[in-house]
Amino acid sequence: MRTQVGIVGAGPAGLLLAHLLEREGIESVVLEDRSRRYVEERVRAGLLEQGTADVLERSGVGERMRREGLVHHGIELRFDGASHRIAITDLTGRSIMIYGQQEVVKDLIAARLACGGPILFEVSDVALEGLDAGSPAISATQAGTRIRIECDYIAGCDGTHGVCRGFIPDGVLTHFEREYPFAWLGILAKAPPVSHELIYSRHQRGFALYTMRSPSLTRAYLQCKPDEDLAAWSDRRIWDELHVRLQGGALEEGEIVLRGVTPMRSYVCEPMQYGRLFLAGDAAHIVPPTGAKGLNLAVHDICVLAQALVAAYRGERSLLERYSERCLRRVWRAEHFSWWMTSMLHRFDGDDPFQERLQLAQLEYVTGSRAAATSMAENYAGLPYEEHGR
Ligand code: FAS
Ligand code: PHB
Repeated sequence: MRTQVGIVGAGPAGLLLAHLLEREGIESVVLEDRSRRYVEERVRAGLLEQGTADVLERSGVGERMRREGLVHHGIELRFDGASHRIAITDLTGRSIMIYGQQEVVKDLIAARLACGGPILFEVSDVALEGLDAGSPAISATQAGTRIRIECDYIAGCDGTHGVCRGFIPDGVLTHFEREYPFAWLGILAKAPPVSHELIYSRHQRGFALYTMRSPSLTRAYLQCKPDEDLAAWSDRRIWDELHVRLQGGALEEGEIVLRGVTPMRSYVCEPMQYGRLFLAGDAAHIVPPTGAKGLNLAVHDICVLAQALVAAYRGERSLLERYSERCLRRVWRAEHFSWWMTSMLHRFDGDDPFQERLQLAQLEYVTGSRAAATSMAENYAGLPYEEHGR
Protein backbone atom coordinates (compact mmCIF):
# COMPACT_ATOMS: atom_id res chain seq x y z
CA MET A 1 0.00 0.00 0.00
CA ARG A 2 1.10 3.58 -0.44
CA THR A 3 -0.22 6.78 1.09
CA GLN A 4 1.11 10.27 1.89
CA VAL A 5 0.88 10.21 5.72
CA GLY A 6 0.82 7.04 7.81
CA ILE A 7 -0.89 7.60 11.18
CA VAL A 8 -0.53 5.19 14.10
CA GLY A 9 -3.36 5.51 16.63
CA ALA A 10 -7.09 6.28 16.30
CA GLY A 11 -7.34 8.44 19.41
CA PRO A 12 -8.27 12.14 19.18
CA ALA A 13 -4.78 13.04 17.87
CA GLY A 14 -4.58 10.50 15.02
CA LEU A 15 -8.20 10.90 13.92
CA LEU A 16 -8.08 14.71 13.94
CA LEU A 17 -4.85 14.69 11.90
CA ALA A 18 -6.42 12.41 9.26
CA HIS A 19 -9.45 14.72 9.19
CA LEU A 20 -7.52 17.99 8.82
CA LEU A 21 -5.24 16.50 6.12
CA GLU A 22 -8.24 15.11 4.22
CA ARG A 23 -9.73 18.62 4.10
CA GLU A 24 -6.50 19.82 2.43
CA GLY A 25 -6.52 16.96 -0.10
CA ILE A 26 -3.74 14.99 1.61
CA GLU A 27 -4.24 11.24 1.88
CA SER A 28 -3.53 9.17 4.99
CA VAL A 29 -4.07 5.74 6.50
CA VAL A 30 -4.89 5.35 10.22
CA LEU A 31 -3.80 2.14 12.01
CA GLU A 32 -5.34 1.26 15.39
CA ASP A 33 -4.70 -1.84 17.51
CA ARG A 34 -8.09 -1.80 19.24
CA SER A 35 -11.57 -2.32 17.80
CA ARG A 36 -13.80 0.55 16.69
CA ARG A 37 -16.20 -0.20 19.54
CA TYR A 38 -13.42 -0.10 22.13
CA VAL A 39 -12.08 3.32 21.09
CA GLU A 40 -15.61 4.75 20.83
CA GLU A 41 -16.53 3.62 24.34
CA ARG A 42 -13.26 4.42 26.16
CA VAL A 43 -14.06 7.09 28.79
CA ARG A 44 -11.27 9.64 29.30
CA ALA A 45 -11.24 13.41 29.10
CA GLY A 46 -14.33 15.53 29.25
CA LEU A 47 -13.24 19.15 29.19
CA LEU A 48 -12.47 20.99 25.97
CA GLU A 49 -10.65 24.30 25.90
CA GLN A 50 -12.19 27.10 23.78
CA GLY A 51 -9.43 26.54 21.19
CA THR A 52 -10.22 22.81 20.91
CA ALA A 53 -13.95 23.43 20.50
CA ASP A 54 -13.18 26.07 17.84
CA VAL A 55 -10.94 23.65 15.88
CA LEU A 56 -13.60 20.92 15.90
CA GLU A 57 -16.29 23.38 14.86
CA ARG A 58 -14.20 25.10 12.15
CA SER A 59 -13.17 21.76 10.65
CA GLY A 60 -16.77 20.61 10.34
CA VAL A 61 -16.99 18.01 13.14
CA GLY A 62 -18.47 20.23 15.86
CA GLU A 63 -22.18 20.05 15.08
CA ARG A 64 -23.09 17.37 17.68
CA MET A 65 -20.67 18.94 20.21
CA ARG A 66 -22.46 22.28 19.80
CA ARG A 67 -25.83 20.50 20.21
CA GLU A 68 -25.03 18.14 23.13
CA GLY A 69 -21.98 19.73 24.82
CA LEU A 70 -22.31 21.90 27.94
CA VAL A 71 -20.71 25.37 27.77
CA HIS A 72 -19.35 26.49 31.14
CA HIS A 73 -18.22 29.98 32.17
CA GLY A 74 -16.65 29.24 35.52
CA ILE A 75 -15.47 26.65 38.03
CA GLU A 76 -15.61 26.37 41.83
CA LEU A 77 -12.69 25.93 44.18
CA ARG A 78 -13.56 24.58 47.64
CA PHE A 79 -11.27 24.58 50.68
CA ASP A 80 -11.63 25.15 54.39
CA GLY A 81 -15.38 24.46 54.12
CA ALA A 82 -15.97 27.41 51.77
CA SER A 83 -16.65 27.69 48.04
CA HIS A 84 -15.09 30.24 45.68
CA ARG A 85 -16.07 30.77 42.02
CA ILE A 86 -13.48 31.52 39.35
CA ALA A 87 -15.44 33.49 36.71
CA ILE A 88 -13.51 32.22 33.70
CA THR A 89 -15.48 33.98 30.95
CA ASP A 90 -15.77 37.29 32.83
CA LEU A 91 -12.01 37.24 33.43
CA THR A 92 -10.86 36.02 30.00
CA GLY A 93 -13.73 36.27 27.50
CA ARG A 94 -13.24 32.55 26.85
CA SER A 95 -15.38 29.56 27.88
CA ILE A 96 -14.95 25.79 28.22
CA MET A 97 -16.98 22.92 26.77
CA ILE A 98 -17.95 19.76 28.61
CA TYR A 99 -18.13 17.04 25.93
CA GLY A 100 -16.77 13.51 26.41
CA GLN A 101 -13.56 12.49 24.60
CA GLN A 102 -15.27 9.36 23.31
CA GLU A 103 -17.93 11.59 21.71
CA VAL A 104 -15.16 13.52 19.92
CA VAL A 105 -13.69 10.20 18.77
CA LYS A 106 -17.11 9.00 17.53
CA ASP A 107 -17.62 12.25 15.57
CA LEU A 108 -14.16 12.00 13.98
CA ILE A 109 -14.58 8.32 13.04
CA ALA A 110 -17.99 9.07 11.51
CA ALA A 111 -16.49 11.93 9.45
CA ARG A 112 -13.57 9.72 8.41
CA LEU A 113 -15.75 6.87 7.22
CA ALA A 114 -18.19 9.27 5.54
CA CYS A 115 -15.38 10.48 3.24
CA GLY A 116 -14.13 6.92 2.66
CA GLY A 117 -10.87 7.50 4.54
CA PRO A 118 -9.18 4.25 5.63
CA ILE A 119 -8.96 3.28 9.33
CA LEU A 120 -7.43 -0.16 9.89
CA PHE A 121 -8.74 -1.36 13.28
CA GLU A 122 -7.40 -4.29 15.31
CA VAL A 123 -3.90 -4.28 13.80
CA SER A 124 -0.96 -5.71 15.74
CA ASP A 125 2.83 -5.72 15.69
CA VAL A 126 3.20 -2.25 14.24
CA ALA A 127 6.78 -1.58 13.12
CA LEU A 128 8.33 1.50 11.55
CA GLU A 129 11.26 1.72 9.14
CA GLY A 130 13.12 4.23 6.96
CA LEU A 131 12.51 7.15 9.34
CA ASP A 132 15.86 8.84 8.66
CA ALA A 133 16.26 7.52 5.11
CA GLY A 134 13.46 9.60 3.62
CA SER A 135 11.51 6.44 2.76
CA PRO A 136 9.33 5.73 5.79
CA ALA A 137 7.06 2.73 5.94
CA ILE A 138 4.74 1.14 8.49
CA SER A 139 4.21 -2.60 8.64
CA ALA A 140 1.56 -4.32 10.75
CA THR A 141 -0.54 -7.45 10.90
CA GLN A 142 -4.30 -7.34 10.33
CA ALA A 143 -6.48 -10.44 10.27
CA GLY A 144 -3.36 -12.63 10.03
CA THR A 145 -1.98 -10.76 7.01
CA ARG A 146 1.21 -8.71 7.21
CA ILE A 147 0.72 -5.34 5.49
CA ARG A 148 3.30 -2.69 4.59
CA ILE A 149 2.38 0.94 3.96
CA GLU A 150 4.93 3.16 2.25
CA CYS A 151 4.43 6.87 2.97
CA ASP A 152 6.15 10.25 3.00
CA TYR A 153 5.65 10.92 6.70
CA ILE A 154 4.59 8.99 9.82
CA ALA A 155 2.59 10.49 12.69
CA GLY A 156 3.04 8.66 15.99
CA CYS A 157 -0.31 9.27 17.69
CA ASP A 158 -0.34 6.02 19.63
CA GLY A 159 -0.53 7.40 23.16
CA THR A 160 1.47 6.84 26.30
CA HIS A 161 1.83 3.07 25.80
CA GLY A 162 2.39 3.27 22.05
CA VAL A 163 5.33 1.83 20.05
CA CYS A 164 6.29 4.69 17.73
CA ARG A 165 8.53 6.54 20.22
CA GLY A 166 10.46 3.29 20.67
CA PHE A 167 11.60 3.37 17.02
CA ILE A 168 13.64 6.53 17.64
CA PRO A 169 17.28 5.49 18.22
CA ASP A 170 18.68 5.68 21.75
CA GLY A 171 20.28 8.96 22.67
CA VAL A 172 18.09 11.11 20.43
CA LEU A 173 15.33 11.81 22.95
CA THR A 174 15.54 13.51 26.33
CA HIS A 175 12.86 12.37 28.78
CA PHE A 176 11.49 14.69 31.48
CA GLU A 177 9.37 12.96 34.10
CA ARG A 178 7.63 13.42 37.43
CA GLU A 179 5.57 10.83 39.27
CA TYR A 180 2.99 11.82 41.91
CA PRO A 181 2.46 9.76 45.09
CA PHE A 182 -1.26 9.46 44.43
CA ALA A 183 -3.81 8.63 41.74
CA TRP A 184 -7.47 9.34 40.91
CA LEU A 185 -10.34 6.95 41.54
CA GLY A 186 -12.79 8.02 38.84
CA ILE A 187 -16.48 7.13 38.53
CA LEU A 188 -19.24 7.69 35.98
CA ALA A 189 -22.72 7.60 37.52
CA LYS A 190 -26.28 7.80 36.27
CA ALA A 191 -27.05 10.81 38.46
CA PRO A 192 -28.04 14.33 37.41
CA PRO A 193 -25.21 16.74 38.22
CA VAL A 194 -26.26 19.07 41.06
CA SER A 195 -23.71 21.75 40.19
CA HIS A 196 -23.74 23.52 36.83
CA GLU A 197 -20.00 24.04 37.07
CA LEU A 198 -17.04 21.84 37.97
CA ILE A 199 -15.99 21.69 41.63
CA TYR A 200 -12.32 21.23 42.58
CA SER A 201 -12.06 20.51 46.32
CA ARG A 202 -8.98 20.48 48.53
CA HIS A 203 -9.77 18.49 51.69
CA GLN A 204 -7.83 17.04 54.66
CA ARG A 205 -8.81 13.57 53.43
CA GLY A 206 -7.61 14.27 49.90
CA PHE A 207 -8.64 15.94 46.62
CA ALA A 208 -12.05 15.54 44.98
CA LEU A 209 -13.36 16.70 41.61
CA TYR A 210 -17.03 16.90 40.69
CA THR A 211 -17.69 17.05 36.95
CA MET A 212 -20.18 15.69 34.45
CA ARG A 213 -20.80 14.32 30.98
CA SER A 214 -24.44 15.32 30.43
CA PRO A 215 -27.55 16.50 32.37
CA SER A 216 -27.96 12.86 33.48
CA LEU A 217 -24.38 11.67 33.88
CA THR A 218 -22.10 12.66 36.75
CA ARG A 219 -18.31 12.15 36.56
CA ALA A 220 -16.33 12.40 39.79
CA TYR A 221 -12.80 11.73 40.99
CA LEU A 222 -11.30 11.04 44.42
CA GLN A 223 -7.60 11.22 45.27
CA CYS A 224 -6.44 7.71 46.18
CA LYS A 225 -3.27 5.67 46.47
CA PRO A 226 -1.47 4.74 43.21
CA ASP A 227 -2.04 1.05 44.01
CA GLU A 228 -5.57 1.58 45.38
CA ASP A 229 -7.68 -1.59 45.54
CA LEU A 230 -10.91 -0.78 43.74
CA ALA A 231 -12.64 -3.76 45.34
CA ALA A 232 -12.29 -1.98 48.68
CA TRP A 233 -14.54 0.82 47.42
CA SER A 234 -18.26 0.03 47.62
CA ASP A 235 -20.67 2.47 46.00
CA ARG A 236 -21.69 3.54 49.52
CA ARG A 237 -18.10 4.29 50.48
CA ILE A 238 -17.51 6.29 47.26
CA TRP A 239 -20.61 8.48 47.75
CA ASP A 240 -19.86 8.98 51.47
CA GLU A 241 -16.31 10.08 50.67
CA LEU A 242 -17.54 12.45 47.95
CA HIS A 243 -20.05 14.00 50.37
CA VAL A 244 -17.25 14.64 52.89
CA ARG A 245 -14.59 15.90 50.50
CA LEU A 246 -16.95 18.18 48.55
CA GLN A 247 -17.52 19.99 51.82
CA GLY A 248 -21.28 20.35 51.86
CA GLY A 249 -23.83 21.13 49.19
CA ALA A 250 -26.31 18.61 47.89
CA LEU A 251 -25.09 15.56 45.94
CA GLU A 252 -27.40 13.41 43.80
CA GLU A 253 -26.39 9.75 43.98
CA GLY A 254 -27.05 7.19 41.26
CA GLU A 255 -25.90 3.89 39.79
CA ILE A 256 -22.14 3.88 39.27
CA VAL A 257 -21.67 2.49 35.75
CA LEU A 258 -17.90 2.86 35.48
CA ARG A 259 -14.97 3.13 37.88
CA GLY A 260 -11.21 3.10 37.40
CA VAL A 261 -7.93 4.33 38.84
CA THR A 262 -5.91 6.85 36.76
CA PRO A 263 -2.21 7.24 37.56
CA MET A 264 -0.88 10.77 37.99
CA ARG A 265 2.23 11.53 35.99
CA SER A 266 3.98 14.36 34.15
CA TYR A 267 6.12 13.38 31.15
CA VAL A 268 7.64 15.12 28.13
CA CYS A 269 10.04 13.78 25.50
CA GLU A 270 12.16 16.20 23.47
CA PRO A 271 12.31 16.53 20.53
CA MET A 272 8.88 15.40 19.33
CA GLN A 273 10.22 14.43 15.90
CA TYR A 274 12.92 12.24 14.32
CA GLY A 275 13.47 12.19 10.57
CA ARG A 276 10.09 11.55 8.96
CA LEU A 277 8.40 10.56 12.29
CA PHE A 278 6.36 13.15 14.25
CA LEU A 279 5.04 12.36 17.73
CA ALA A 280 1.82 14.04 18.88
CA GLY A 281 -0.39 13.95 21.97
CA ASP A 282 0.20 11.42 24.73
CA ALA A 283 2.86 9.71 22.59
CA ALA A 284 5.08 12.74 23.36
CA HIS A 285 3.76 14.17 26.65
CA ILE A 286 1.54 13.33 29.62
CA VAL A 287 -0.03 15.69 32.16
CA PRO A 288 -1.84 14.84 35.40
CA PRO A 289 -5.58 15.40 34.61
CA THR A 290 -6.04 18.09 37.31
CA GLY A 291 -5.64 20.82 34.69
CA ALA A 292 -7.72 19.00 32.05
CA LYS A 293 -4.97 19.53 29.46
CA GLY A 294 -4.27 16.07 28.00
CA LEU A 295 -6.75 16.02 25.15
CA ASN A 296 -6.40 19.74 24.52
CA LEU A 297 -2.62 19.52 24.10
CA ALA A 298 -3.08 16.66 21.64
CA VAL A 299 -5.40 18.82 19.54
CA HIS A 300 -2.91 21.72 19.55
CA ASP A 301 -0.04 19.42 18.46
CA ILE A 302 -2.20 18.20 15.59
CA CYS A 303 -3.07 21.70 14.42
CA VAL A 304 0.66 22.55 14.31
CA LEU A 305 1.52 19.26 12.54
CA ALA A 306 -1.31 19.48 9.99
CA GLN A 307 -0.36 23.04 9.05
CA ALA A 308 3.32 22.03 8.73
CA LEU A 309 2.55 18.97 6.55
CA VAL A 310 0.27 21.01 4.27
CA ALA A 311 3.06 23.60 3.87
CA ALA A 312 5.62 20.85 3.20
CA TYR A 313 3.50 19.42 0.38
CA ARG A 314 3.48 22.94 -1.06
CA GLY A 315 7.29 23.05 -0.89
CA GLU A 316 7.71 25.02 2.36
CA ARG A 317 9.51 22.68 4.82
CA SER A 318 10.56 25.13 7.61
CA LEU A 319 7.35 24.63 9.63
CA LEU A 320 7.95 20.88 9.67
CA GLU A 321 11.53 21.38 10.82
CA ARG A 322 10.25 23.59 13.66
CA TYR A 323 7.31 21.30 14.60
CA SER A 324 8.76 20.25 17.94
CA GLU A 325 9.86 23.72 18.99
CA ARG A 326 6.42 25.13 18.11
CA CYS A 327 4.58 22.49 20.18
CA LEU A 328 6.90 22.37 23.19
CA ARG A 329 6.24 25.99 24.23
CA ARG A 330 2.57 25.18 24.85
CA VAL A 331 3.38 21.71 26.19
CA TRP A 332 5.57 23.14 28.97
CA ARG A 333 3.02 25.84 29.78
CA ALA A 334 0.41 23.09 30.23
CA GLU A 335 2.86 20.89 32.16
CA HIS A 336 3.50 23.75 34.57
CA PHE A 337 -0.22 24.56 34.96
CA SER A 338 -1.13 20.90 35.52
CA TRP A 339 1.68 20.46 38.10
CA TRP A 340 0.61 23.73 39.80
CA MET A 341 -3.08 22.68 40.03
CA THR A 342 -2.06 19.23 41.26
CA SER A 343 0.32 20.65 43.90
CA MET A 344 -2.23 23.21 45.14
CA LEU A 345 -5.17 20.79 45.50
CA HIS A 346 -3.86 17.34 46.54
CA ARG A 347 -2.92 15.96 49.93
CA PHE A 348 0.72 14.87 49.98
CA ASP A 349 1.87 11.95 52.11
CA GLY A 350 3.29 12.59 55.53
CA ASP A 351 2.30 15.32 57.92
CA ASP A 352 3.78 18.51 56.47
CA PRO A 353 2.00 21.51 58.03
CA PHE A 354 4.26 23.92 56.10
CA GLN A 355 3.13 22.40 52.76
CA GLU A 356 -0.50 22.66 53.85
CA ARG A 357 -0.08 26.34 54.76
CA LEU A 358 1.50 26.96 51.36
CA GLN A 359 -1.45 25.28 49.61
CA LEU A 360 -3.98 27.35 51.58
CA ALA A 361 -2.00 30.55 50.96
CA GLN A 362 -2.02 29.75 47.22
CA LEU A 363 -5.77 29.04 47.26
CA GLU A 364 -6.46 32.21 49.26
CA TYR A 365 -4.46 34.23 46.71
CA VAL A 366 -5.97 32.68 43.56
CA THR A 367 -9.52 33.15 44.94
CA GLY A 368 -8.86 36.58 46.45
CA SER A 369 -6.84 38.37 43.78
CA ARG A 370 -8.33 39.30 40.38
CA ALA A 371 -4.87 39.11 38.79
CA ALA A 372 -4.19 35.62 40.16
CA ALA A 373 -7.69 34.39 39.26
CA THR A 374 -7.25 35.75 35.73
CA SER A 375 -3.94 33.92 35.34
CA MET A 376 -5.56 30.67 36.45
CA ALA A 377 -8.63 31.26 34.26
CA GLU A 378 -6.65 31.93 31.07
CA ASN A 379 -4.55 28.80 31.55
CA TYR A 380 -7.64 26.74 32.35
CA ALA A 381 -9.70 27.95 29.39
CA GLY A 382 -6.62 27.55 27.20
CA LEU A 383 -4.32 30.27 25.93
CA PRO A 384 -5.12 31.40 22.38
CA TYR A 385 -3.30 29.44 19.67
CA GLU A 386 -0.31 31.44 18.52
CA GLU A 387 1.14 31.89 15.01
CA HIS A 388 -1.35 29.82 13.04
CA GLY A 389 -3.88 32.63 12.90
CA ARG A 390 -6.57 30.44 14.49
P1 FAS B 1 -4.82 8.22 23.00
O1 FAS B 1 -4.18 7.39 24.04
O2 FAS B 1 -6.18 8.75 23.26
O3 FAS B 1 -4.90 7.43 21.61
C1 FAS B 1 -3.83 6.60 21.18
C2 FAS B 1 -4.44 5.48 20.33
O4 FAS B 1 -3.37 4.68 19.83
C3 FAS B 1 -5.34 4.56 21.15
O5 FAS B 1 -6.56 4.40 20.48
C4 FAS B 1 -4.56 3.27 21.25
O6 FAS B 1 -5.40 2.14 21.30
C5 FAS B 1 -3.72 3.32 19.95
N1 FAS B 1 -2.50 2.54 20.01
C6 FAS B 1 -1.66 2.39 21.07
N2 FAS B 1 -0.64 1.58 20.75
C7 FAS B 1 -0.83 1.21 19.44
C8 FAS B 1 -0.11 0.37 18.54
N3 FAS B 1 1.01 -0.24 18.91
N4 FAS B 1 -0.62 0.20 17.29
C9 FAS B 1 -1.77 0.83 16.90
N5 FAS B 1 -2.50 1.65 17.71
C10 FAS B 1 -2.03 1.82 18.97
N6 FAS B 1 -7.20 14.36 29.79
C11 FAS B 1 -7.94 15.43 30.15
O7 FAS B 1 -7.68 16.52 29.63
N7 FAS B 1 -8.97 15.32 31.05
C12 FAS B 1 -9.29 14.10 31.60
O8 FAS B 1 -10.20 13.99 32.35
C13 FAS B 1 -8.56 12.97 31.27
N8 FAS B 1 -8.87 11.76 31.78
C14 FAS B 1 -8.09 10.71 31.43
C15 FAS B 1 -8.38 9.45 31.96
C16 FAS B 1 -7.59 8.37 31.63
C17 FAS B 1 -7.90 7.02 32.20
C18 FAS B 1 -6.47 8.52 30.74
C19 FAS B 1 -5.56 7.36 30.38
C20 FAS B 1 -6.21 9.74 30.19
C21 FAS B 1 -7.02 10.85 30.55
N9 FAS B 1 -6.77 12.10 30.04
C22 FAS B 1 -7.50 13.16 30.36
C23 FAS B 1 -5.73 12.27 29.06
C24 FAS B 1 -6.31 11.87 27.71
O9 FAS B 1 -7.37 12.62 27.41
C25 FAS B 1 -5.21 11.97 26.68
O10 FAS B 1 -4.53 13.19 26.79
C26 FAS B 1 -5.73 11.81 25.25
O11 FAS B 1 -6.35 10.57 25.18
C27 FAS B 1 -4.57 11.92 24.30
O12 FAS B 1 -5.01 11.60 23.01
P2 FAS B 1 -4.03 10.81 22.02
O13 FAS B 1 -2.70 11.44 22.01
O14 FAS B 1 -4.81 10.67 20.76
O15 FAS B 1 -3.80 9.39 22.72
C1 PHB C 1 -13.54 15.33 33.38
O1 PHB C 1 -14.66 15.85 33.12
O2 PHB C 1 -13.33 14.13 33.23
C2 PHB C 1 -12.46 16.21 33.89
C3 PHB C 1 -12.67 17.55 33.96
C4 PHB C 1 -11.66 18.37 34.47
C5 PHB C 1 -10.48 17.83 34.90
C6 PHB C 1 -10.28 16.46 34.78
C7 PHB C 1 -11.28 15.66 34.30
O3 PHB C 1 -9.54 18.63 35.42
